[in-house]
Amino acid sequence: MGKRYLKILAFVCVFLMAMQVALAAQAADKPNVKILATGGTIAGAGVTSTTTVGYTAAVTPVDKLISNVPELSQVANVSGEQVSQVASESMTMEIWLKLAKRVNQLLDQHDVDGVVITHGTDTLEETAYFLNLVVKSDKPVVLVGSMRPGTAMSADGPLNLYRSVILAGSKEAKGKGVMVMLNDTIHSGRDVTKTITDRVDTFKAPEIGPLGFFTGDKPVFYREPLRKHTRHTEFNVMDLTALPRVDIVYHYAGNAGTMIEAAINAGAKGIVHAGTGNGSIAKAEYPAIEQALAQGIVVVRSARVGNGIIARNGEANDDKYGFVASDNLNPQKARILLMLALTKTNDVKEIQQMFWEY
Ligand code: DAS
Repeated sequence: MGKRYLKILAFVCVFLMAMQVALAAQAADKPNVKILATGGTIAGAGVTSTTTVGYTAAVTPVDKLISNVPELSQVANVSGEQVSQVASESMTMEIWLKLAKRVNQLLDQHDVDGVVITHGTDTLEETAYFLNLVVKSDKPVVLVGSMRPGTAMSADGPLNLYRSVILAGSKEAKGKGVMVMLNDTIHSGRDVTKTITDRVDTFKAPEIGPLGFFTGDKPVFYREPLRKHTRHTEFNVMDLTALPRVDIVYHYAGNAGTMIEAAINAGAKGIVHAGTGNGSIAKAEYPAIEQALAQGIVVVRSARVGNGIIARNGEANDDKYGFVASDNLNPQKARILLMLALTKTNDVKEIQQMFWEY
């Protein structure tokens, strides 16, 4: 009995060791992707399967997001961390800095091939552009959200997450800057914006277009970003505990300088003016703007229109007043670049050059 028992034991040990070697080999041939969760609808839940508005965002923890998509383990070795749990209309600069530092730490590790960030869609474009300017690696970073909560019929989150993990682990995605992946479409963090309040095809890069698309499980790229990003920028937030305050002031018929004065009183170091048309400023706004300029506040001219280039010295005398033209960045993106620019300089000529480069 003893010999027979030992033979069985030896066979079981050899079998388990062989299984271990096979599993290790299997894991070795898959990329290691870290999922950092921040909240949003992708982590949301509704009362019924048809609830696609009036649900609660930011309730599902990252481990549940991962276990809800068992197919992830077929395409990558994934693990998750909960960086925050907020609906992204409540995203903060503190969470941005925490996220940027954690992403850079992870991408410095040789055993991390890419990072996916789950995020609400409301400010996803802002976090994506911020990270596009401060992540210091060529490894893929992909932001993903959803327009329907995970409890809804035809929820878009699981497939968005699955494809984002494939993208973050893919060689093709290296060096493309921070990307956004929803609805089978791959966007640049610089150019993408939310364009529809409530539909899965909401993310677009108007006039410029996506970087590429998914066909089945395969990412296909058709262009690369030309503006400087990630490793090639001059911005570094690793030692920062706060970002300079920059406010956006929206212009409209009848508006004077009330909100500009409010930004000045709030201690803004920069103001982005979301002007009408080609970044126009009303005569009635100039007294407040000149007060801001006199206090050393940098004023960037963007446009509420959202698309097109703000022509320098077009609708305002930028040379005379020292305004910065935002190129084609919409107000919320211009704010991010101005915040980071102000960590380096408040020289408007240098800042204008940054708007031409990033
Ligand atoms: N509450 C919004 C947010 O968290 C909805 C969403 O994620 O789509 O951005």
